[in-house]
Amino acid sequence: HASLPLVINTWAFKNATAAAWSVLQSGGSVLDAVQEGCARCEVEQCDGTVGYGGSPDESGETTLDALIMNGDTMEVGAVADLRRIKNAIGVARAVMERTDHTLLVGESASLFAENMGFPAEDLTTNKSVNIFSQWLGSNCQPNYRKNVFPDPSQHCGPYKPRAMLEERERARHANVHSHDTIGMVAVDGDGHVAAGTSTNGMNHKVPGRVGDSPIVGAGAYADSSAGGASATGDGDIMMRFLPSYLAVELMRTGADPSAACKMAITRIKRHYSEFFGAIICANTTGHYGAACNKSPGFSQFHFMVSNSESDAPLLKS
Ligand code: SD4
Repeated sequence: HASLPLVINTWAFKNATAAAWSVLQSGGSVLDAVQEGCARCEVEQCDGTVGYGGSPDESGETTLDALIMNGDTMEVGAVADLRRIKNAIGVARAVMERTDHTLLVGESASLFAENMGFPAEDLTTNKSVNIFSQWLGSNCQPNYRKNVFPDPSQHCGPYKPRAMLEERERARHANVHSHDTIGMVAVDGDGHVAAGTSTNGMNHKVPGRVGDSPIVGAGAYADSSAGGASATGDGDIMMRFLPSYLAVELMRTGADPSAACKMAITRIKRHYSEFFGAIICANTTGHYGAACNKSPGFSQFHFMVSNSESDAPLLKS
């Protein structure tokens, strides 16, 4: 199954794949394809886990992480903890092309975005208000000052004192469908590679929490002399292993993409056998692969592929 050009992305986000594919078909660059694809999910709020109106943090606010990487020049632009701006991947692209920097964060990233002409908007929706108030109603919110922590019998957010780690793990698995970042790799007919991600992170995260998605080599990586990769899942754990970087390096040494993905996942499993997460990979000849950790609640990982072998994006798992 090798043919170029190629678009591959995490989860069943078919319209994102189609958007990226149509950019390539009309002669656009791999960077434009990745940006358009991820932006489509930001507009559609794919699964409520990309873009505005999802994953409220402990204070009820939705914040966004995104990254884009040019595998020809190794340039990267990324934003993390971005507030009040919907088009996170667009801001990431602006960081890459209009500054000498790689990663901007928080309020300052939002100010940069506004200066670049991105509209400031409320990212809150009825849905995110509901998720937040349900969580508040379940006595989940910790009070750090008074040292009061949630009842462990509740399914709460990711932050817990040590004694509640086990409960947190159960909640993570139960919530697996509530955080499904888009990660995308595009390769054109000449083997140029780009990769990117966009996400609203994790429900009830501690404000300021940054996941794997905007971290180079963790959420995504691209190198036109080897290939591209992107990861999704429990970013707090996955970012410790730079799985996207590892997969690309393995492809560079000749591993086929499926094997590279599998090895990147296996590396994490050595330490966190139950983590949930998945990775997609593609090399510069249009071979691709994916792997996931079959932990409870994460047995079904879907991804999308578009290449010249079919007219419509194909759903794979
Ligand atoms: C994060 N990796 O912020 C993202 C969430 C995700 O499937 O990909 N969920 O940790």
